[in-house]
Amino acid sequence: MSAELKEQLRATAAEHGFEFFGVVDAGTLAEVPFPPNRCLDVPSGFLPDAKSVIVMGMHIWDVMQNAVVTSVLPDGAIPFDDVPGSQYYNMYYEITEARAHRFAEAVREAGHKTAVTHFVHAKAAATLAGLGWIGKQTLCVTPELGPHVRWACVVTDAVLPCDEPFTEDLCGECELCVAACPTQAIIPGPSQGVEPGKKVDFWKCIVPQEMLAEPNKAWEKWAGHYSPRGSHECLICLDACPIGREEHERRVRAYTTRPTA
Ligand code: B12
Ligand code: SF4
Ligand code: SF4
Repeated sequence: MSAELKEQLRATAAEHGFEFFGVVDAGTLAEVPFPPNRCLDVPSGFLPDAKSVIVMGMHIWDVMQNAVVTSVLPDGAIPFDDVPGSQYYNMYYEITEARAHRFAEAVREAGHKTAVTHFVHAKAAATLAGLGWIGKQTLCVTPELGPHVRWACVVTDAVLPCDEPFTEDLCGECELCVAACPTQAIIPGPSQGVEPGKKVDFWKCIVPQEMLAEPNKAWEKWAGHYSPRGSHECLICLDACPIGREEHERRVRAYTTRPTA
């Protein structure tokens, strides 16, 4: 088990823009239940001799990093579980996956196999790797940047030291995200102890609407439209969250304000 390799990989991940880095045992992640039709699989589904899952998170700070473009298939609706076979482009999926592939070269150079994926249970991986708490809107909320983080995972046969799970309840009595959702898609109460996949009502959430041939017109205003099939994903239950907001907004200002001479 190489603690030294893990620290080298953490530094490499940071060079690729992933400031969040953790490791979870592949067998432990495989035990976490998830519903079908979410594109998800256990780590060994991506790499048969999976031993560890490296979970990496990137700060997503601009609305256009959440851009999506979908195509309309001739026979109508595009079901979510068929998205890999349809034309669905999501900016942050592409950014994080491309960078995770570049990162994975370092794992292979160290003599290990890798599989880069967005489709292990990423929120469970992140919380089991100690990076954040699964909040009431089901997103993994980091103490540093709240939910404004997107995850990508690298499954490997390297045996790396695992991190301790995150156990501090960052939500407490807060329910701001639940109240903010304009379509009441989030069931009130904590995410913990809820049947997998049932905390958010999938078809009440605005995000999958954008994959339909005819999205709910009344909901389009929450997913700004820029072209006939181009929008950004709804961000309301992220923006409502007070955790990490100060640092997120500080960075947005710093990244977007031209310094005065
Ligand atoms: C399917 C999916 C969706 C679906 C369904 C979402 C849902 N909550 O059910 C739809 C299309 C609606 C959706 C919408 C969005 N999504 Co989405 N989505 C996914 C995907 C592909 C799988 C999620 C899933 O079904 N997980 C399995 C089920 C079982 O989890 P769950 O029910 O949500 O949560 C349960 C567990 O977390 C468990 N649990 C709670 N506490 C703990 C603690 C421990 C230790 C464990 C083990 C388990 C556990 O209990 C929860 C309730 O049952 C992931 C990518 C991935 N690979 O994971 C992205 C992902 C979750 N989405 C993401 C985002 C950002 C969004 C949106 C904000 C859209 C946007 N602007 O980008 C919205 C938010 C809606 C919401 N409130 O969830 C990010 C979240 C980033 C983060 N900070 O965690 C992910 C991780 C993608 C990524 N690459 O980063 N999404
Ligand atoms: S992404 Fe928007 S519609 Fe979906 S649960 Fe969050 S606030 Fe509600
Ligand atoms: S808005 Fe409140 S309840 Fe929702 S995730 Fe953030 S802290 Fe938790």
